[in-house]
Amino acid sequence: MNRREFMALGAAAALSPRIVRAQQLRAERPRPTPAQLEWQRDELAMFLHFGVNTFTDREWGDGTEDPTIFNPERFDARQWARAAKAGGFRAMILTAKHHDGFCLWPTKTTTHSVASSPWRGGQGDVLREMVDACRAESLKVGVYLSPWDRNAPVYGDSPRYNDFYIEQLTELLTRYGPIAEVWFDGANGEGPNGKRQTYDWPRVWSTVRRLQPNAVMFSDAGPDVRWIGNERGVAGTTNWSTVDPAVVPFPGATGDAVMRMLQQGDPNGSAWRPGETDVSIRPGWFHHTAEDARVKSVDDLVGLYFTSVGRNSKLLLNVPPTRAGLLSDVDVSRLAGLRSRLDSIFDRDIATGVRTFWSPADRTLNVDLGQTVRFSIADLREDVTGGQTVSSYLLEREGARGLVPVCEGTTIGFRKLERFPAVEAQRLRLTIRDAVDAPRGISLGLFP
Ligand code: FUL
Repeated sequence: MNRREFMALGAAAALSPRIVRAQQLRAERPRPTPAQLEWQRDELAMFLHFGVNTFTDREWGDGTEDPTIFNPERFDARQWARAAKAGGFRAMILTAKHHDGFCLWPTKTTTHSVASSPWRGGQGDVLREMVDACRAESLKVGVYLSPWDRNAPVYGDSPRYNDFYIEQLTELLTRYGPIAEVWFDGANGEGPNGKRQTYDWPRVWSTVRRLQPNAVMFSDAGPDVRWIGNERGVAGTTNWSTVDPAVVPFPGATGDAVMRMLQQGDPNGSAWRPGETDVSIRPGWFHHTAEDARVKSVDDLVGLYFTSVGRNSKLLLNVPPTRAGLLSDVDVSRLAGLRSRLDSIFDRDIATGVRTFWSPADRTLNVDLGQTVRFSIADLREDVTGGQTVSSYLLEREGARGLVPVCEGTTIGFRKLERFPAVEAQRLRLTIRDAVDAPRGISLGLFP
């Protein structure tokens, strides 16, 4: 509880103990930090898998790759950033190091890096160029630093590898200015000596907090944003931004309860940890020419937007650079196609400026459009700055013989998009059938 909430409780105490208890419960419900809210408002981030795998045509390198194979001759991070910007993306997250251990920045910790490659005469720094490009296009920067490292000789030698990893993380978080998101995958395989590593997550997380206090940290176990539980681009239709942290104690934890928590969250969870939906525009995470004809269509991408952003999540779409160091033309055109389709779908909210009336007694939002209008998308939102509350809703339209259901569902959260065969109506009613706390700032948008 902060000072303002404490004062408010004091004032309420003069009223009734029941009101005080209700307000205390509300004050205790988890709510987003400013960084988590901004992360969610951004809606779209681009993921970039790039490295030695791009040159070996593999998805997972084994750490024995020769650094001299890394030579993206037409490398241009500005082209990446322009494509991201044109697609409406707000951030780019780079695999600074994948499981093969090859570092895309000139690190002091190992020679297994761009510094040992012929690219830019061994003077290059992929992350630096991407950061500069992001700043030029007003995009945020994120980094992925794989904990699993199949090249580092100290991997599996727990304290020594943890020191090595923290040193790499420190370089990334101190050399490149503000980092908006730090992305930790949970892979934990064997290293070059056949041993597994015990990661020191508390130390990793406290290092990020200390060096980049405004960054959000992603992993299965957060602490700030959680994995959504699959790589297909599909968040749960029920999706709470709160979780019970004990159910997913560390990244890479497995089991049905873990997967359920990642997909759906927990209405009574004690931690605010919204879900991030990561998926690739191609079958693989890295670019493979053989997959050039299997790039997701604009329809597919729009569908992913609805199953991620439209389900109270965020879409992290992977668009992998080619061996030349560029995003391929087809990927770039699909991103532009996604943007123009979203712009046309959400061009005009029919419900803007119309008469609405929120009735707290029966928790209904009553909307009069002023005339009969045709629509096929409902854009539901709740104000989550004080926490997420809605657990069941029903949208109805007024027909000739009374109210007819349009759509219904469970959670709303930051944004819930419903698509249905087009219907016509002048008057609508959104009923919050159930909520874990008094619903706040419920709103409805409608699109043709
Ligand atoms: C996983 C990795 O094993 C994949 O290669 C990819 O990077 C994906 C985003 O995370 O843990």
